[in-house]
Amino acid sequence: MGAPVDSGARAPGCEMGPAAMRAAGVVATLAELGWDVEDLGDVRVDDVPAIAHSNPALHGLGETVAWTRALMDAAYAAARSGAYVLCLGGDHSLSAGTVAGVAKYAAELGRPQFVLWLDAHSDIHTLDTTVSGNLHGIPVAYFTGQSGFDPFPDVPHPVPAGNVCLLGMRSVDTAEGERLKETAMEFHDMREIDVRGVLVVLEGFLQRVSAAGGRLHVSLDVDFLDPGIAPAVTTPVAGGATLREAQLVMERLSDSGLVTSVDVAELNPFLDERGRTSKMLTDLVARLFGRTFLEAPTSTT
Ligand code: EXY
Ligand code: MN
Ligand code: MN
Ligand code: MN
Repeated sequence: MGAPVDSGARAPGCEMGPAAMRAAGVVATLAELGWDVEDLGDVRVDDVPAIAHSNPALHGLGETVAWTRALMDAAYAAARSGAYVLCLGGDHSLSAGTVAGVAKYAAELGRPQFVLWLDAHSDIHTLDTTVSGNLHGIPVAYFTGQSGFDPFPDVPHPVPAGNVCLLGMRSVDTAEGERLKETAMEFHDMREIDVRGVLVVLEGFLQRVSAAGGRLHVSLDVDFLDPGIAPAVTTPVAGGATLREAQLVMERLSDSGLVTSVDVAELNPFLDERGRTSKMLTDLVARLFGRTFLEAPTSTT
């Protein structure tokens, strides 16, 4: 399912992510691997609530709440149908909904939900500590019940912090760092990956998931990868994972058989090559509509 969300990111463009992944052939590729793929289309939200909050930096709170509820319901329904849920984003605020949705189903099965968060960032701001006000920086705090924000009291926050593993961090804000010091979450930054190797740091978490009979949700933020190979993201951070490190993680996760749902978040196709073609077309359209500083020549000859 597509989640064309961009209310959580500062720059527009993530709403084109699902279409870009489809254009890149994700459905056919999975079908060729023998999966029975059903493209559920894009999740939509209609009525956006107006929600007030004391942090003046916040923006897109109403949209994010609307998306969280819609994606929670969609991910829950997909998981309940027995599907291996793949959600194509859309900025990372989408995971507030998808994780809550699949975890709600895990709880019905009496099985613990675990989350592997592949990301340059820790995304554990609360609505009060975020400086940018961009809500793609809070989903982990949200689904572990630490965001100081609970728009859906009917949906208990189902993922204990101890069931979350952050992998690939290299951009952690002060307030997030404070929270990491006291959290039960497991986390491994890029330096630890460089020193110990990506599989070594991942192994312990996978063993915990397996021993607990857990269902594993993988949330891949495209900015986990190095911007040199994955520039189409709104918050690139140098020094990211190599393609082989990312492929190795995927191969190990596939071998584990533990993964029951996945997000691919933060793809902003407009930022590939910095949107050069799109900007050129915008300029041509602007000239067609007369927005140039040159006066029209006196004669048309
Ligand atoms: N921590 C920074 C902020 O909160 O503004 C950057 C957040 C980037 C979030 C992207 C999805 O990973
Ligand atoms: Mn936006
Ligand atoms: Mn993220
Ligand atoms: Mn990120």
